[in-house]
Amino acid sequence: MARIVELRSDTFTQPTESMRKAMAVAEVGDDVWDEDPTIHRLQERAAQMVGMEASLFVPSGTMGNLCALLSHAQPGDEVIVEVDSHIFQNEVAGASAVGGLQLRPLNSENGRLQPEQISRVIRQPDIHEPRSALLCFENTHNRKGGTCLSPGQTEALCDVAHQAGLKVHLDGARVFNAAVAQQVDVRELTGPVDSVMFCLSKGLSAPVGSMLAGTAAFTERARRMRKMLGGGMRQAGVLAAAGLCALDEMVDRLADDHVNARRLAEGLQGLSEFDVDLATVETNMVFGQCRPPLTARQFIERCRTVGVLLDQASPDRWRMVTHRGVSADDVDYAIEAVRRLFLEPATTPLRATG
Ligand code: TLP
Repeated sequence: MARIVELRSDTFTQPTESMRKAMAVAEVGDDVWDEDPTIHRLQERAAQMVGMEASLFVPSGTMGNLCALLSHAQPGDEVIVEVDSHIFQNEVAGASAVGGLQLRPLNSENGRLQPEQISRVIRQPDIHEPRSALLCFENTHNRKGGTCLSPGQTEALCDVAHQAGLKVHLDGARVFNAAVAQQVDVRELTGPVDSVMFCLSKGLSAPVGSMLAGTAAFTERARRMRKMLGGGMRQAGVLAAAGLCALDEMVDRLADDHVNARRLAEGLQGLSEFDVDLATVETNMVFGQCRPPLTARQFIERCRTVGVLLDQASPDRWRMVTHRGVSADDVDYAIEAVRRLFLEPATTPLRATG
C-alpha cells in the first residue's frame, strides 16, 4: 500500500497497546449513578494533575467547553473570547444556541490576548447591557498556530478578569503541549483559572474523551450540564482506562511531536507557491499560506496524491499537525514528497532514513 502521512490532526492518533489492554480489563459501573470506579480514578488523577479540586470525564472537548460556559454563566450574559478560538469558530455556536450566551470576540496577535484588551471590554453594570460573566482563552491556541501562553501571561489575564468579578475558563485542549513546550508544570498554566478543559483524545492518543476540571461545586454544576446535553455515559470506565494511560504514559513524549513539527516547517519553507508560518511553530502544528493562484484546496489535493494528508484552515491557509502516528522518517518523506510536487530540492540536507 502507498505510504500515508496523516497530518490532518492529532485527533487521528490510535490508542496504544497499553490502552487497549487496560480497556479490556477495566472495572466499570454506571457513571450516571457516579458508580464507575475507573472513571473515579481518572477524575481524581486529572484533577490532581491540573491542581484542581475535582474533574469530570466528558465525551468531547466541545461538550467540556459548553458544560463550562453553562456552569459559569447565565442566559443573556456575555463571554469574552478570542476571535479565532475554537469556542467561537468551531463549536457550532453552542454557547449561543444552547446557552443563550453572547460571545464577544477579540482580535489577538498569535492567540495571545492582552490584559488591557480585556479590561477595555469588561462592562460596568448597566440596565441596557449584558453582564460580563466569563473570560475564555485557549492554550495552545489552535488556529493561531499552536502557540503557547506562558504562566505569566495566564496570570495577568486572570488577574484582570478576577478583579472585575469574571470567572475564567481555559480551553486547554492541548494544554499539555503548552506545558511540555515551555518546560513548566501544567499547574502553572491551570492554577490561575477557574476551570480547564483538556483533551485525552488528541496528542495523548486516547480514543475518546476530555476532562473538565475546577472546584467541587463547579464540577457538580457541570455534571448536571453534561446530563442535560446527553453526555451522561454508563460503563464508560472502558474509555477512562485509556484516559488514565494517556495521562500516565503519553505526556512527556509530546516533545517529540514538537521537534517533528519544527523539522517539518523548516523542511517545507522556501518554496515559491506557499509560505510557512515558521514564527508560530511552538508546539505540534505547522500552518502555511498559499500564494495566489494556488488555493489551500488545490494544495491539499496535490499533497494527497503523494499520500501527505493535511487540513484546510481558510481558503488560502492550510494546517499540518504532528502526533504519535507521525515519525521523524514520515516527516522527511512528507518534506521530500511535497517539495518534489513543486519541483524544488530541499535547501537543507535531510536526515538519512532507516
Ligand atoms: N479541534 C479539532 C477540530 O475541531 C478543529 C482539531 O482537529 O484540531 N478546543 C480546541 C482548541 C480544539 O482544537 C478542539 C478540537 C476542541 C476544543 C474540541 O475537541 P473535540 O473535538 O473533542 O470536541
